[in-house]
Amino acid sequence: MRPGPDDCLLVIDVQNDFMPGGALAVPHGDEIVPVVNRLARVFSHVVLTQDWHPADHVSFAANHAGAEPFQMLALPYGQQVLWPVHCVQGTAGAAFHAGLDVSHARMVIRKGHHAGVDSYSAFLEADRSTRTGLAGYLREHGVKRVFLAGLATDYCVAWSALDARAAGFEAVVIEDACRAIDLNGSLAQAWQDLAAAGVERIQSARLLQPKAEPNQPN
Ligand code: VGL
Ligand code: ZN
Repeated sequence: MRPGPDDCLLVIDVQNDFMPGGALAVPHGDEIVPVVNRLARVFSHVVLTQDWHPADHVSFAANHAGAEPFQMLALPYGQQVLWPVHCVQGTAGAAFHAGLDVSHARMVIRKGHHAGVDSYSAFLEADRSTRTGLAGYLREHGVKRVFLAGLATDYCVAWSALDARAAGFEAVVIEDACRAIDLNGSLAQAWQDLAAAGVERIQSARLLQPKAEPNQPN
């Protein structure tokens, strides 16, 4: 499997607050950084996303009297998990992990910036109608297949992969370049939803293997 000009690597939310010690730490989240760096080198087209919330964001438990993190709340657009305050615009927690080495990334999509709407997906906010513009951007650049890496597998990566499919792209999640939050079975549910939507699941080795010799079967 060799990425070509129709392929894009979409790197989801490799930000300090999702790293061990961060405000919404994803277990072992830091382990993906070298994998993402290696992967990015085999893609000419890389897009990064950044979770980017205002301090008064509706997804923060602290903004709802009496609410605790990880509890559910019914909002006008549906059920919302309430999270610890994380990835507040301009803070160190919202910055990319210092080890992320993807300087050739051409585009950064910031999502979750509307105070009243969350956005796990890089394509479509949680109201399921507000678009980020990423689908149009990818189409204008001739992208047909999106490979996904980043945090967290069961939230922002999964929702982005499902929406990539819905927008007409092929989508491939690179499992070992992601880590999960896994809240109440969310990881198993995500893999089930991804498979049902026709999202492919691979390991990074499929993309990183050295070129085969011309006369060797592979
Ligand atoms: C994410 C929960 C809240 C993610 C972002 O990047 O997966 N999860 N905000
Ligand atoms: Zn968030």
